[in-house]
Amino acid sequence: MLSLSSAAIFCRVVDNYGDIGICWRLARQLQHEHGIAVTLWVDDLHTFRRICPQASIDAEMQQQAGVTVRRWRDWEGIFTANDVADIVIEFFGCDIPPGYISAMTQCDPRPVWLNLEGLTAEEWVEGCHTLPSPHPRLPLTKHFFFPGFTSRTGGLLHEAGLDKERERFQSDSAAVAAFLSTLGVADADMAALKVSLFCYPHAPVTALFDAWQAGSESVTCLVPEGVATDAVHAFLDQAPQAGATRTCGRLTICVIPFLPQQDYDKLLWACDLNFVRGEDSFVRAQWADRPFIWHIYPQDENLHHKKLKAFLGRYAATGTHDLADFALSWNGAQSPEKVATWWPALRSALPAIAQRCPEWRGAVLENGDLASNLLKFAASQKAVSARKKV
Ligand code: TRH
Repeated sequence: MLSLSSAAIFCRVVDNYGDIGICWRLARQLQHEHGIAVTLWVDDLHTFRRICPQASIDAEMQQQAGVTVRRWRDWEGIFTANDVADIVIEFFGCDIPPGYISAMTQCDPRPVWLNLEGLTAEEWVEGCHTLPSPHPRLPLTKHFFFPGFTSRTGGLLHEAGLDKERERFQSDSAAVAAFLSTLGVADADMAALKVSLFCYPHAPVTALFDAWQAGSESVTCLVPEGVATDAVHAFLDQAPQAGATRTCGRLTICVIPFLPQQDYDKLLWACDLNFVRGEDSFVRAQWADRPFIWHIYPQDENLHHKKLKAFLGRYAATGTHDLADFALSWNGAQSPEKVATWWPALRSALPAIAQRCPEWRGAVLENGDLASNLLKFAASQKAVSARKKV
């Protein structure tokens, strides 16, 4: 019997919001679109509440958007076969509790056990996607599942109704203006170039602010509270709390609240250019149909520059050199101050880059979406183990 009706996702928040951001998105999609009963185990409910404000930080177990969210306290838990889901997903190789693993061995049939890995555009992932990793002692096999941009990877998270929802919003200028005004954008600033800014603290933000301030066009930059705090503080000349705003030269900065995850999508849809980072906001920017600049998560020995170049090699292949130059400086792979030099060229290229967005989105989505691909793979594994038993 090929029953795959439940899934457990184990999420350890290493830092920031991407770990829980990705797991929460996957959990909701498996539940809403595929009817899977999902339990999301997370070790940091404070971080979860930043992206899902209705969540409790005290509850051991709670229901959110149809998903059972459980506090993952430690590695000590005792589990039985009844506690084990049909699909067990560990995010980024977080080790799941030994008690849960031993309960998995008591299940008949065994659950499908996946390690959902991080996103990279590098070619090597194609050789590693879905590779098996047999447990050294127990009769269990875990498989690697890699998100990615090609048909030989697991694809990217993308909800079925997302494009329609975005198109509806973007074609309704009153809705866009209403949304932006709830974030503190004044009527007079609606016509400016609207930019959202989400980056790591080391981004050369001050150099960019200087270029915008001295530029020939009005720019309204929306910065979530807690992002680029030093540069924003210096520009505002006051603590960068949500609601703070200041105009200097051609630049207006509005500090906005850190938004619930669904509203963050709307922010990306409402802006003309988005600065994103990490993994999840980076993927969401690709679905927004707007140009974006990626601040990649920094790694030792500048490994991230290799990953950035691999992505730019795919994305900027059709001649968006200005975007590549700017992105390399933004990420310190070229002199960071050069962002000011590259900005005019990037600004001129934005309409052409924007025109290419649907083509890129379509090409990536030809590979299907990650949640559906993951379920297809899980079903194939279930079928393999059923055949082995016959
Ligand atoms: O926050 P990030 O930098 O997260 C991560 C982690 O650092 C992680 O350890 C690392 O492995 C990974 O990056 C690559 O960036 P990311 O991935 O974009 O996650 C941010 C999440 O926060 C995403 O789900 C969008 C959400 N978000 C909101 O919900 N509201 C907001 O206002 C903003 C700015 C983001």
